[in-house]
Amino acid sequence: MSLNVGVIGVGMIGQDHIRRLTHVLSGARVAAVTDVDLDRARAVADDLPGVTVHGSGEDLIADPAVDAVVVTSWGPTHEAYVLACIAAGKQVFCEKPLATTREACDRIVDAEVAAGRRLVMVGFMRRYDPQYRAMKEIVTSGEIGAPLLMHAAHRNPSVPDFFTSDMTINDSTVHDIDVARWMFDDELAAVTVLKGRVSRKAKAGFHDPLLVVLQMAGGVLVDVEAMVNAGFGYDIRGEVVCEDGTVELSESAGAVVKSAGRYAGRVPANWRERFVGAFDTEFQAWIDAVTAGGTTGPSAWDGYATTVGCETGLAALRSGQREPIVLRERPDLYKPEAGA
Ligand code: NAD
Ligand code: ISE
Repeated sequence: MSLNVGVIGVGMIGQDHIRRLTHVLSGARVAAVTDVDLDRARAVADDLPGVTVHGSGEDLIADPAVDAVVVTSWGPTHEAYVLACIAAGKQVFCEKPLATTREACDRIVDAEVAAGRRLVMVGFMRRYDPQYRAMKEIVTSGEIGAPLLMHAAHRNPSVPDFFTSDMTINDSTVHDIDVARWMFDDELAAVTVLKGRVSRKAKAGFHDPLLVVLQMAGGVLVDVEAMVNAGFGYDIRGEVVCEDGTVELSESAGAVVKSAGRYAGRVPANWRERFVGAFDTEFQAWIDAVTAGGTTGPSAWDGYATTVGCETGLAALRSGQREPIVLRERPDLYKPEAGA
């Protein structure tokens, strides 16, 4: 039996997730779509047999033919849809961010806790990338000692005109913040954001690159070079320094060519190419968990903690100071012993 999925927001990533649900993965089909741009929703539906086009996200969530929901609309709209799914008792996969403010994430956490079970998965797909998983396995095994530092780089080739320095933190670095919490099974304690020389490719008033320094509660420091005008491609790096060795994120899969005086591999063009396998694995895990009656992966708590990390990062960008990251108490629903 196939899981009938409704998709809210059929722009760039919504269409990519529809492609994987329809043509790549097993156990699910797209049953309904909607978008504030209804012409776009209808155009997407043209290629999907038997799909219903709804006039609003609320109607899609209420549709009894929709078993579970994927939210891929713009960030500020996520809260209302995720809350409506929780109220309807339907499992929801929400692309990052869970919501754009601490208060909105609080409301989602409160609603899920009141429901008494996990209904929300947040789309932090890096946790499903084989290279990141291999790195975490080494760190967690303890074979090279306790972790001390992580160096990371998040380089986008370019960004659209509407992108701002704030988005470098809450749209891009949000992934590195999630990776840091996951890699070290630890919470964030503080953040500092350094602005240096500005790339000639940055538009006026835009600080690019930024150096974001996170301190974890257990003391590990994580520095993230966040650059959105790298030009040459999408370049994601990571290295964890432990007491007895280091572990590096291997470059994305693909052939390395050695020839006369040359050692070369492919630089991914964008995040879709770099993380295509991670998105597939992430979604299959969600389909399987929902079909079995639950959910899996990054939780509403993870969505809350990363949004608070980003908000505090923006405060640090403005103040130039080290800003403490203050989280609410983690509800029992999200404690590891609850299986979260
Ligand atoms: P997009 O602008 O291409 O698509 C968003 C779509 O949502 C548009 O078609 C828009 O009309 C629609 N929409 C906006 N408000 C709506 C509403 N209230 N109800 C229904 N539809 C609405 O944006 P995108 O790049 O596809 O990003 C969508 C989300 O996915 C964002 O939250 C973004 O951060 C996230 N994202 C995640 C990754 C990742 O690597 N995990 C990558 C890209 C985008
Ligand atoms: C984009 O929204 C994503 O989520 C990508 O994974 C990230 O690398 C990129 O910087 C964001 O703009």
